[in-house]
Amino acid sequence: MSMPTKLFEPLKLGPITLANRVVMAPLTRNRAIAPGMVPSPLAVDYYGQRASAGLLITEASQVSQQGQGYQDTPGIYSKEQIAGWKKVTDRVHERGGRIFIQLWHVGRISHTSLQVNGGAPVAPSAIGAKGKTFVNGTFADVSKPRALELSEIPGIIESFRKAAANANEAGFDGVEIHGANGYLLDQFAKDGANKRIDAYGGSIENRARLMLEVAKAVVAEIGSARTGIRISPVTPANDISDSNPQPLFDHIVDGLDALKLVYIHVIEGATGGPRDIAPFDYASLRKRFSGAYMANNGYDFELATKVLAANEADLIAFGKPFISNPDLVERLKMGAPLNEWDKATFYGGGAKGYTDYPTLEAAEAAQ
Ligand code: 8OZ
Repeated sequence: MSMPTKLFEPLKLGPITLANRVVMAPLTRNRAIAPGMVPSPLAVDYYGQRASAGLLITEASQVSQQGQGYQDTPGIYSKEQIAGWKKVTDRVHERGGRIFIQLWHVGRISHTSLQVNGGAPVAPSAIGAKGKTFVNGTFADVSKPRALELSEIPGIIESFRKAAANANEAGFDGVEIHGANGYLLDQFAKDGANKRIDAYGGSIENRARLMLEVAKAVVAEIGSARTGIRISPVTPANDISDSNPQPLFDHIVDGLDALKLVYIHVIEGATGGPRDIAPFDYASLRKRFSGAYMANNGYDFELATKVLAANEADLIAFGKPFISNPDLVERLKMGAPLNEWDKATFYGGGAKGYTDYPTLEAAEAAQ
């Protein structure tokens, strides 16, 4: 007996139609091939196995070498990376899936060993984050950043625009701008990390400026109907904080609505943690935005069904369950049990814990 649910109804998203409302959230897996940070042949299998999701969003992919913060994360700035991603999008499309790439600049969450000529990572202000990254096979403190010069900001925007053009060339259906989780665009937006006194710091309008200018440049390159964004108003991830997130994110979403983005992907609460970590009115964002609202964080079938029925969201993104269940959509449909995920194989390594989780069919055949 299955409960009535909108989870498996199609949704029109700009020029494409998603087969269902189940989205594979972006998930960092650190399996790109060094030194070029090219998606590996295993990534082709991994995303292809998950193509029954209504939409796949790739792992965060840096828009430049400067935008990289961890070992072996893929990029979308070189010819080789574009060619690697093209194999991924071809496989997903062959299987009837749809796929966006997440465009990422980590800002201060990086390490000198990953930066051009071993330089300091860049940030809105020269304030270090408390936190670790994974480099050279081990965890290390993130490096102290330097503040971006005003004259460098157009180059940051240009790196996102170029990455969107590259994504187009690689066959993606669209892009998701990573505006969440304490990375560069979130660092600019939030006053815990941004102490600038120029046009990109101080007021809410100024702190939101970079995120909105990046969105505008990406929209100009590939169109608003193929541009989404991820935000996380109250997450403490990567040592980020803001003294008053509600008016900040109301303003940001008004700006995104004016640009006609196709969706906002909202991490409700603490990324991968409690949904109720801080008070925040997500309905206010939903109300302000005419595109699709994609909800994320700790959803299961029941909560997803409830939120869709109440029209509080259009799409639901699932993270960790998609790591261990390539056929998550089928399992949710059938009310079948889910495979457990193995944390030890989330980041780095090869096929183990990546492409070897069984589908229901494979599990039954093996019995
Ligand atoms: C886990 C490990 C490294 C990066 C994010 C891109 O939180 C990430 C990430 C997650 O958005």
